[in-house]
Amino acid sequence: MLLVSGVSLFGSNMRQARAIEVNLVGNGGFELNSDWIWSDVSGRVTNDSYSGSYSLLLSSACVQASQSVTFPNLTSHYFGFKYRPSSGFRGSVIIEDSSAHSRLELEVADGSIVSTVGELVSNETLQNGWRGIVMRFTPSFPQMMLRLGQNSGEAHFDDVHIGEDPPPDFHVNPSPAPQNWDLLKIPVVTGLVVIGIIGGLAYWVLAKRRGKK
Ligand SMILES: [Ca+2]
Repeated sequence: MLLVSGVSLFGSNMRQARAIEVNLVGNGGFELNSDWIWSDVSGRVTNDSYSGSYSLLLSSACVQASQSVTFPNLTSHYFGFKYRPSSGFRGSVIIEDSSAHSRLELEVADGSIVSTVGELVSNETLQNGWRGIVMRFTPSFPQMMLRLGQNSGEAHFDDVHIGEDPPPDFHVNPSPAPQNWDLLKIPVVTGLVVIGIIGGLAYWVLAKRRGKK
């Protein structure tokens, strides 16, 4: 009840700030030994992470990590994750319902995206070989399965996120290019200053001539 009154008091900004914090993926940063069903516990590693101390390493030792995701609203959602593939990594990330009628899929090979089912929103290069992916999709069922899978090679995964708002720290909406009037602003202001100086000088010269007469 307190939460509802808080949202109504502070309006949409408050609601937006709260929504960004919601990650429907449990333990998306792999910092805890919980939530995920790993094909092998060796998948949770500390030798390389994007944030925190842990990440998931998919390899021939641990070919899959999955978890059930509950969607309170069947509205548009963002799915984001960061990954660092080694040469030869081939794998896929899938969100689907039990009958696979509703499906989001992204398949990567050697660090490149080879196929998608769903809208790819951003695919950016981060530091130290890490990449960031954001996709948008609308779940059809309140309960769906998220699977990160390996076919060959190995790759680290971190910061797995599903929410109604873009994941924090992802650049989903790059800054818009400056408008033309922004580029014109400097010459226009300079021109006005020059006109002002010339006008002032002319007034001073005229005033001086009148004073001599
Ligand atoms: Ca982490």
